[in-house]
Amino acid sequence: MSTLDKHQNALIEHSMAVGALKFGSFVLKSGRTSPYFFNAGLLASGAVLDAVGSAYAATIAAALHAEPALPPFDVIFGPAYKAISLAACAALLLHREHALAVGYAYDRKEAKDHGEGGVMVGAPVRGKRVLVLDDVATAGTAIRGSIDKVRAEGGEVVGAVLMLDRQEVGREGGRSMLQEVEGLLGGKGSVVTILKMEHLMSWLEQHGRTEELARMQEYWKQYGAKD
Ligand code: OMP
Repeated sequence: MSTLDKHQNALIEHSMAVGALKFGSFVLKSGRTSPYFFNAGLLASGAVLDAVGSAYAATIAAALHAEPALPPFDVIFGPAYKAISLAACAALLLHREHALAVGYAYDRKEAKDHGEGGVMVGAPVRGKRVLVLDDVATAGTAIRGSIDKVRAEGGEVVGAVLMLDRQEVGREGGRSMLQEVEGLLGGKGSVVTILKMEHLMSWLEQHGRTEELARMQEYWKQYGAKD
């Protein structure tokens, strides 16, 4: 069983209170029927964003000093729509709680052809070291899209941070999503996450939610990819 730190516990509890984390039966983008679903769009109040931003900032700050370490970066990129506010909060909390000064950027879903134009908004990424920030990763399709977008704009993607790694097999079938995305970036240590599916299972176990835990364990047996 994994031990949860205060940020992980706070994120799970806030997410459950606002219905962002639900246990039940959900059909995913991949077609798999999952016993849980995390909808980051419902993390939508000042109090919840405070907890989420602190959790991202603490995860990133710790990873910069871990072994292997997350490389230093200049800009956080949060893709439209759901990760825009999350990236802004992470940049704010990195400044306030960890004295780290970084910019943040996001994309438009549709390119603008007048005014300042382009697809990117916020801190310029061209020639900068960029950390891609996203909410949930299952097979890694969304995070790959963000990496490609930043690279196309001339940014160097040095790492990625996720709110939840569902710990499932990646798109190539054999390895986990995490290993595949690390392979696209700087290898081990380049992708960090606040929560993993195993933390959700530990939380259920600690709170005596045995039926939900049993369904999670069943799903894990079928689709899990422990690194
Ligand atoms: P991948 O692109 O396969 O990594 O899946 C990530 C995307 O799946 C997210 O951006 C969501 O659109 C969606 N998703 C969730 O938001 N929460 C979940 O718990 C599961 C999924 C999913 O469909 O796999």
